[in-house]
Amino acid sequence: MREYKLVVLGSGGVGKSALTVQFVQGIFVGKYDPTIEDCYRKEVEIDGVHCMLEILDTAGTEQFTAMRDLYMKNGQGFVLVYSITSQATFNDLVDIKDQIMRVKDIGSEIPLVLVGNKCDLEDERAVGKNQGDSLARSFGCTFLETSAKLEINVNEIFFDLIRQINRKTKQPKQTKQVSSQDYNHAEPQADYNYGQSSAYYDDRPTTGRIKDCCVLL
Ligand SMILES: Nc1nc2c(ncn2[C@@H]2O[C@H](COP(=O)(O)OP(=O)(O)OP(=O)(O)O)[C@@H](O)[C@H]2O)c(=O)[nH]1
Ligand SMILES: [Mg+2]
Repeated sequence: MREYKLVVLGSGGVGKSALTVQFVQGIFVGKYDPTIEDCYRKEVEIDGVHCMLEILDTAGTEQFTAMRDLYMKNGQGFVLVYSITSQATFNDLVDIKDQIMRVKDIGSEIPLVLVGNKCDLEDERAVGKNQGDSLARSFGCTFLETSAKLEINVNEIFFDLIRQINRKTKQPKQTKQVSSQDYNHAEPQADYNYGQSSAYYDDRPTTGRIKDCCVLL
């Protein structure tokens, strides 16, 4: 099975962990507990192909960001998250993107999704959707506004990223045994039915903090 190493980046408190946990476990974590570094694994089926995602949920808090170069080097796709309620978190992403480009040193072909999270907090909006759109254009990447709380566009982040990686690497697809039942469920949106009840659900909450993640990467 093909493995994908994805990295979730952004300032402290923007909802990186909430998005990751919502995607992997189907629950919303309302409590804020700043992350040092957590890894999750989840098996999903995308476009008929089984994939193992290894998702690194990173620290937004400055004092924990020393590992950034290492995981940027190893990551294949990146989720750049800001909160629509904080202009500062939006501004911070330019430096993070620059750091990825520096570490990867391969021009603009890095699979990326720009995410404006907390879109359920419309009353507290500080960053316009048009700002997100134009930053994504300048990054040359996809843009999604999301809510980890209301489960808006959460699966779409990770599925889009995998498809970008697939397009970039164009590895031959694993062939899948197709039954007549599969044909009956072949609508494009079927991909997005990964919640708590998915048969492919497999999460492994991070056992450890930095050391375990280093081994994984
Ligand atoms: N209303 C709302 N709150 C959210 C959303 N996503 C996250 N939060 C809340 O925002 C706070 C911070 O979320 P985290 O996911 O811990 O933020 P983080 O980016 O992982 O923060 P660090 O680990 O410190 O980098 C928590 O209280 C979450 O419940 C969302 O979509 N909507
Ligand atoms: Mg976190």
